[in-house]
Amino acid sequence: MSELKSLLYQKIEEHRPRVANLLQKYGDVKIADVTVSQVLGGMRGIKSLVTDISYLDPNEGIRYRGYTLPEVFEKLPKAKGSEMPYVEGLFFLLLTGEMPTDAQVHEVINDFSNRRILPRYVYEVIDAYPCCSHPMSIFSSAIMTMQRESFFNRKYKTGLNKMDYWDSTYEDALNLIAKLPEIASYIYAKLYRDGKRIQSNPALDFGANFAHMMGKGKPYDDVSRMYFITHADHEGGNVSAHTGHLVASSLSDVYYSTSAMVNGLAGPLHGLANQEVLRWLQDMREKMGGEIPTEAQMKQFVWDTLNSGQVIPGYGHAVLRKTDPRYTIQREFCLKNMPDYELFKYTDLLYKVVPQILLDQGKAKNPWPNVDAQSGIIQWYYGITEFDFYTVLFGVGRSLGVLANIIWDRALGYPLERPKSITTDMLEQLAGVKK
Ligand code: CMX
Repeated sequence: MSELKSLLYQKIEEHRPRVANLLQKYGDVKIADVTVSQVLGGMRGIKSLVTDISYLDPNEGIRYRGYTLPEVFEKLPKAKGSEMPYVEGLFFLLLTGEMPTDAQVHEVINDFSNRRILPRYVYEVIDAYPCCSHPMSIFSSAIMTMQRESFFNRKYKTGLNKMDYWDSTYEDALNLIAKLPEIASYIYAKLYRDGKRIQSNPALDFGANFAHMMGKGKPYDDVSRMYFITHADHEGGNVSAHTGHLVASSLSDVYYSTSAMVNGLAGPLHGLANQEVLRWLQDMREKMGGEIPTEAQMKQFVWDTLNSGQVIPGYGHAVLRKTDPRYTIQREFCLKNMPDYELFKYTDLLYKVVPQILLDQGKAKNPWPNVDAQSGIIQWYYGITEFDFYTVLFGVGRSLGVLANIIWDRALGYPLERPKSITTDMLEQLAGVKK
């Protein structure tokens, strides 16, 4: 058994009694009230999910296993000559809560490498997709196609003890994560590079191998690592994480759950906002004839977008009430590596004008930028200009958190998710509108 798996097992054994104790002795303790506006407002803020893998504070932003993002980037082991940590180290941290040593990270790198080969039929499914399909739809289908490989499913049919669900789910999750860079880069090759596939290099880690298969060398390996790490998890209630958890709660395997998670991520209010930002910026750039807009012109452009009933992509958040630290990490990267880049200047100017405009408009509860406001321009700078593809990158990163969560869901025996719906009549009665 790998060190990661045996440490995980030890952590699971330590954690199980805490959940049992809560359920047995404290099951009736009331922890929150629910208001009408929460019920009608997308369940905002209702404390009804548990995950120990990450926590999102509205003012501070995300912490992975108790570490802020800057701490994660500082403390995780890095490849020689790289500024960004190994993605494999992050997965170790998410799964076990412990900062891995170099040796532990290298064990995961080897493990992923051994699991990375894609079945041939996955390429054939991608090849068979009708033209003009969105890369997220192809990504979701490619994952779905591999459902027949599920180890959990095979074991379940032979009569699996509930206490052992996590083990085969762990194997499925690692098999899937290891293959995602291959799937994503092949979708890119198929759609934008005449189908010319670059074979993976088993000697490379997750980020470097992805960069290699995208036809990019350094420093795109670090861009990939930064991208996958910043997008990995955002606690349990966001659409992609929640969808993964929800689907897995019926004991659907990780292929069904991850494909569903990807579908949730593909909406413009969630992960697709990163492509929307670029589409919007390119529109502005075209109107400006390549000139950098003045502050007044930028304000006008933002107001025009708002007045036409559209949202400003990359701004606002359902939980956050400050600038997203995922934005800040990327901004610092831009300031260091591409300070004079034209599109960075656009983004920088937007950061100056949008928050005040959203405050003046008075609707958005959070006027500050989120993770998607800047991620696309970094990709564009390094030559990935096909912005439809950006959410696939988000999906590869988000899978790390979602799959770590699903393994823990199985380990702790979290049950089928089943909230209660009521009718509008009932809600009116509860609210006192009607007797
Ligand atoms: N531009 C314009 N209006 C905005 C806005 C923005 N960036 N953010 C919020 N609003 C509006 C909402 O549309 C809503 O308007 P209505 O009352 O007319 O419906 C009002 O402000 C209140 O919304 P809120 O409570 O502040 O925000 P929500 O929790 O409902 O929605 C989010 C959060 C992210 C969907 C929203 O801020 C938004 O649409 N942002 C732009 C899209 C985006 O960047 N999404 C990516 C989020 C990060 C991610 O998940 O990847």
